Amino acid sequence: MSEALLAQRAANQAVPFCDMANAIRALAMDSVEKAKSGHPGMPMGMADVATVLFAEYMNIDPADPAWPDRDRFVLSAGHGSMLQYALHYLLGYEDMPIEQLQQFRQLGAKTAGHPEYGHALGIETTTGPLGQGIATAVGMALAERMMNARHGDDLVDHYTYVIAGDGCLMEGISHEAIDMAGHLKLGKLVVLWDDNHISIDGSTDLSTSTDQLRRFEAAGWNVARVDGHNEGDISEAIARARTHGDKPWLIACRTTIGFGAPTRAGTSKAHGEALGPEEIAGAREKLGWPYPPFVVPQPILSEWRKVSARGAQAHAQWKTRLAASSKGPSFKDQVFGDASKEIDAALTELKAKQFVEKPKIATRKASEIALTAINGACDVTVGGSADLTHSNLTITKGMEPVRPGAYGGRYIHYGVREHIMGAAMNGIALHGGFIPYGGTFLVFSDYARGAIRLSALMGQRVIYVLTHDSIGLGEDGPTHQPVEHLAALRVMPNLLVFRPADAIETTECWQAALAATSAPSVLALSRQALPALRVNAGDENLSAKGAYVLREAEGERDVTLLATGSEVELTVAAAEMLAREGVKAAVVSMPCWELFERQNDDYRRSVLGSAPRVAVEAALRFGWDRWIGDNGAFVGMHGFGASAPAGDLYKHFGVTTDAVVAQAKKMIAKN
Ligand SMILES: Cc1ncc(C[n+]2csc(CCOP(=O)(O)OP(=O)(O)O)c2C)c(N)n1
Ligand SMILES: [Mg+2]
Repeated sequence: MSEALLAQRAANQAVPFCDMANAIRALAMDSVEKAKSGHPGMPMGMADVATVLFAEYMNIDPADPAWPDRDRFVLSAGHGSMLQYALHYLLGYEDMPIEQLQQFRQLGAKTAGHPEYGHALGIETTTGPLGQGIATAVGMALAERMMNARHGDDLVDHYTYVIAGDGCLMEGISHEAIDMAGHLKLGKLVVLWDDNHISIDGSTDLSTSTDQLRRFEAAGWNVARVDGHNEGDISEAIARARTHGDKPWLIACRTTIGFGAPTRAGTSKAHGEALGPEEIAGAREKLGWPYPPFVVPQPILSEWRKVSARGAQAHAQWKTRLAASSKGPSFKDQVFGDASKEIDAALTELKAKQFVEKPKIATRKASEIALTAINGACDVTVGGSADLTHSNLTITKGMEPVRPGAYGGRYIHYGVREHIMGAAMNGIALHGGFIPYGGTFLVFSDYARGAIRLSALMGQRVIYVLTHDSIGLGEDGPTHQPVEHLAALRVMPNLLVFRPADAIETTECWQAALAATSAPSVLALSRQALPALRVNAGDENLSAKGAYVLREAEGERDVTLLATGSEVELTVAAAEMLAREGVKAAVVSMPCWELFERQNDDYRRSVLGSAPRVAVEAALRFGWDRWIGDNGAFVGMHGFGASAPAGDLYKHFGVTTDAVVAQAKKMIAKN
């Protein structure tokens, strides 16, 4: 930027730009020092970039942090959380008074170690696991385009800005994110890279030699390189990114980590520990910041608050446009509405039909049928698959794909990128307006696990359609046969893991997953056909209770057989075989352990009974002891699967009706 322009900008500002940025630096140093914990280096290094971004460009209204057309800001380098908290204090978020900064990283404070969605106002997503932020932001930027396609520029026209560090760009998920964003031409996504050449172990040249600009360019991004401590350069680059929006932008901001710290700046010693009183005193001197800890002089604070006033004004103008727009009602319906009535009605009707028709189909097929009803009943669901659309059966008739530059569709081809699929779905859900679901094989949930964990931690309604859920997939063999995945997913807090046994349960599980507005769900679905097992018609969603008695014994139970998914069939057969021998066995179908946990004791006792129990699942035993007790038996897998036709595998691994019968008899004999 020219000297004249810089001078003109300075003249327009009541306080020097560097004071606005130094306020962030000082608050970050002081908060980390008080907590004796945290990361001062990144906020100090990126203070100039953040100040330009917020002071000149961000459209947010701290008085209404959920304004739908606000710009989204994602601090992908979540360890620099003090950057965000300092900004929130300076911008005047009501839940971020200076006392919160003084309580940085303490129990119950808004200022958690890493930014947590739902914890403090204005935090758009939880970050900290490096790379997740940039990937989640791709979902947000895509959701913005998809909303824009439906409702137009008047109502939906915002940017998604990301601050990412070296670590975010080293993480594998960044590859998937960059690839997808470049392909889809998400031109309103702007990534500001904290190019400080430092990570925890030291210089980044210890571990990487990638030319990031060429990497991003190769994926279809625009790129720029700026001095991250030159406000004019930064501002010009962001302005350019906003006017050349045909591709996403990477702006490499060359910065000095811990900028201002006299001995630690530019070194990994600035990354993640309190600077100490001496270093902080030196930094105050170097930066020309003579104020005591946690004190920001009123003129500087007032300058920051102008940003919020500008945002409030933009928000008010948007409200006027919303009121005047013919698209207003449909916009409000999509963002604030609730499609559950329509969805419930469609699924109830489907269930009634299935009671009559008793289809023998794979649960992945039943899921497709349920989705046909769901997608027909509402327009907020957005489907997708990680390149397994016709295996996962996630697309339904009439769903158009989302394409680069054309975002009117409802189906996303995530490509062979499970991790970004999860993260992007988080971003889509967080953005608002849509309910995302996406498919892959259950075994590859491992590839998405980092994102699934954040879906759960953030309580987002994201639905993972995970088919080919056991050795029942057959010939593809042990690489594709999940055995530990149900356990691995069930152990995750706030994640609902559904494994339906037939078409009716699948319909019910979809209904329950959609009803869970503050938790993600996994639907573990079979590749192979399964008979209709629910015989007694009824409107009640029994799967939503987590477990229920599918077949009661005639008379007092001798044994209770517990099973999920495809193994309910052979368990029912075992109960019938036992009945012929005079053994009274009840069959309990357990499509969702987590929901069963939530039922009251009486219900749980009535389902589980007091007779000995045998659990049946073509997966590892881990976790089943919770339900079968010390004296229970388990029929299932004991290690990896093998490549063979499914029927042969069930026999080979002993997951059979005969095995269940034998175990049941053994249990009865023992008791
Ligand atoms: C997935 C993941 N792995 C490891 C970490 C631990 N970690 C936190 S910050 C960091 C270094 C990040 O380097 P960079 O992004 O360059 O941040 P800077 O040191 O420049 O602030 C690491 C390894 C993490 N938070 N997330
Ligand atoms: Mg770095």
